[in-house]
Amino acid sequence: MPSTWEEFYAENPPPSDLDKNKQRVQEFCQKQLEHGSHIVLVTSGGTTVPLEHLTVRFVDNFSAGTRGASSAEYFLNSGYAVIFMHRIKSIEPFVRHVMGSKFLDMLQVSSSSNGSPTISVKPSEVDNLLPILSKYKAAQESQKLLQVGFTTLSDYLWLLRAICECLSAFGSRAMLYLAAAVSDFYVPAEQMPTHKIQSQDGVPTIHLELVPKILQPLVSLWVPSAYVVSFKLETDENILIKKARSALNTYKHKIVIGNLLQSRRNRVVFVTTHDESEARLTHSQEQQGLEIEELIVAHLKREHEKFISGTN
Ligand code: PAZ
Repeated sequence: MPSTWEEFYAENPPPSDLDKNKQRVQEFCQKQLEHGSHIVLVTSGGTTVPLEHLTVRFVDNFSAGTRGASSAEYFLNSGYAVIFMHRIKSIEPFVRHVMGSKFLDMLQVSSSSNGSPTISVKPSEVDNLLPILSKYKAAQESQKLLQVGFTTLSDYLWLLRAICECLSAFGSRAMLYLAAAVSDFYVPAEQMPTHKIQSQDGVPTIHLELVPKILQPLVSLWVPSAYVVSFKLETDENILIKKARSALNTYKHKIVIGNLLQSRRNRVVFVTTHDESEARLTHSQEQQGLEIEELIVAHLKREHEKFISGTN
């Protein structure tokens, strides 16, 4: 018997940084309310499921947070205030363009007149870096982007509920864009060993429970007036639309974006109660650097505006 969402919160303690993050989110939301901004919560990256309280090992998933990070940039570009709720160490907006050695390769070392070393951007890289840096600085100066991190499934669920409490004040002006790959299974806190599982004890038996479906209280209780967008990931094309439609019928939110693991970078399907349409990138569009998230965000912005004005 899967636990209810109330049981989940009762049985799994909040993360130690929850109060601090709650306060940051409250202050951010207060500012955006005063400015009359539209706001979007973007969730991004995968959740971990620890196997031990003092965690050495955990179950993870494939998501690197590419969709969430790029979507956050397009939402900012479209005038939204963005709460980017992401898996710590997953891909982040702006930084994603210059990650790892790519960033170091953009720099050069030279000697200044007094002989001390100076680091600067290679002239050949200025045109690449400038637009990214300008957008990053603009997002910082306008204070329209807030980043909050999670790691485990339980951190994610606690943080999500806390953010929803703040977003409810925005009514229909809030959008929730739930792109994180959230585990469907977990080890309940009371069944988890404290210390590292020992191989000398033999093959471990790990029993996973079903995670309660959090979309249910989210849509019906926490942010009932918001425009809620969920994602459905499958690997089998034959069940994608059926599963997306079933989620919509069960939770009664606004739209499900279906995608297949294999083609998620170039094709998504928008499923609503009355409609089904597709966004697709051609090979040559992909080669030119166009991103499917630009099409997704443009579509959602239009639909969100219709929803706010009651013309959908
Ligand atoms: O993080 P990423 O860009 O590699 O992948 C994005 C995604 C496939 C996790 C996202 O589009 C998605 O479908 N999220 C929901 C997954 C699910 O719970 O069905």
